Amino acid sequence: MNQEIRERTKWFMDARFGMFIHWGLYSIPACGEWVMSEKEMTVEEYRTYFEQFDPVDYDPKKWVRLAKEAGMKYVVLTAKHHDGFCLFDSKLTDYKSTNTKAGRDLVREFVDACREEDLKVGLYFSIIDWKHPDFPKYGDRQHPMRNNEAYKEEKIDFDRYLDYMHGQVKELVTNYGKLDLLWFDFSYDDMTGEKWKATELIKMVRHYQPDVIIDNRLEGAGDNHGSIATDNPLIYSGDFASPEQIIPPKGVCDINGEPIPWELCATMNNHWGYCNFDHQYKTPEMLVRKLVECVSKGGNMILNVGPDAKGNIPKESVEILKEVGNWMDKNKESIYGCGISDLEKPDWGRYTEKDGVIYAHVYETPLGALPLYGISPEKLDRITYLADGSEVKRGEAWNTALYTDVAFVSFGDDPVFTYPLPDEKDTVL
Ligand code: H79
Repeated sequence: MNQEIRERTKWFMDARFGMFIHWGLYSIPACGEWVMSEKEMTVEEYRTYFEQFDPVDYDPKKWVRLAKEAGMKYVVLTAKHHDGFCLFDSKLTDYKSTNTKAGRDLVREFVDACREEDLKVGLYFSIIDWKHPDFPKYGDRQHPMRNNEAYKEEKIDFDRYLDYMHGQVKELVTNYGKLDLLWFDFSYDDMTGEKWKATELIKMVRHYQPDVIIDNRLEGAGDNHGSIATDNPLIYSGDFASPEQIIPPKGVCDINGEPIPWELCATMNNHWGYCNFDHQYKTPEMLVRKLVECVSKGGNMILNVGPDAKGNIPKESVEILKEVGNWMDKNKESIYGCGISDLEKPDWGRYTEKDGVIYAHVYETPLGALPLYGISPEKLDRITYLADGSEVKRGEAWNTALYTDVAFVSFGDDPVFTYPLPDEKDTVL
């Protein structure tokens, strides 16, 4: 991985925690963003949602404030998902929020809200488009018309689609000021890299937005992170790997074993787009632990919400995010700017680390003493509960009453240590 990527992604790696927002026409049928494909709907059938779309409660400031309260540092909104509907005022299509009852450019209001609240702003853009007449249909396993014989002999001009797609990306990178992140989705089978004219696309993007961080999905697909993990990343390799709904066992490394930036994208229930019958939400505790797991493996987590058709984030999600926010209020120091520790993962939880400080996330309350294997007593400066700053006294019962599962262990003059330390005793709290 090159230096340029490292520098560009500095804020992103420090931020560690972001909010993903999947929102569009699919919030009306309310069974996830793949509904058009899953139900094999034609563009005409799906269009009824375009006619209905009327997000009377749309107030992105509320979304962004909630993200901030949860301790998130950046927010990414679906400017366009696979259905082709644009939340922005594209000059290249009529299929956009400006032509719905909303009557306005919803991306603009979102971008303004992020800036107002001082959060980094990102846009998700689908490189797949089920609405565009020149996107492959019959036989394409992702497309709603994959089984529709009516499209079997259809002639399409894929270059015309690419002009459209590139044109829309140009609109996004030129009309909304400085963007911090672009999230392209997704490559599959042989539809990857130059099939999207990715070199040309990225050259254009970088011309207007030299510092924008880009995901790896113009090239990478599934488990294959693409050339970002090699010594010679292509121009469109992206800046970070984007595992979906799975935390890689050892984080993500390049071929030399060097950690590279990555971001877990994850849903709170089991859908990205609003789904009114999916109440299988993860608990705040589980989500915090997933975040900690990502950080301990050198990655980020972008956690999704799927606002409903009126523009409200489901109340379950709001409640969960507030709980996560309570934890972050007390323990954020163990997340922001933190990363992989040299110490082995302890039995009782996880370590994150920053500038010679070890953050011990204690999941399992010890019976008595808490062993800090690999940390010699002489090297310990002080040990403190992160939540209230009180010292952790050795030999005393572990204080779980504080709901503080993070302690920090700060090293004195010499923060450097190696593991294992064969001649020195481990610390026992
Ligand atoms: O935008 C979100 C998803 O819609 C999109 N990426 C995230 C960020 C995405 N998720 N999975 N995929 C794209 C790959 C395709 C998965 C599929 Fe399926 C499996 C398509 C058909 C079978 C998932 C399950 C969607 C429909 C059923």
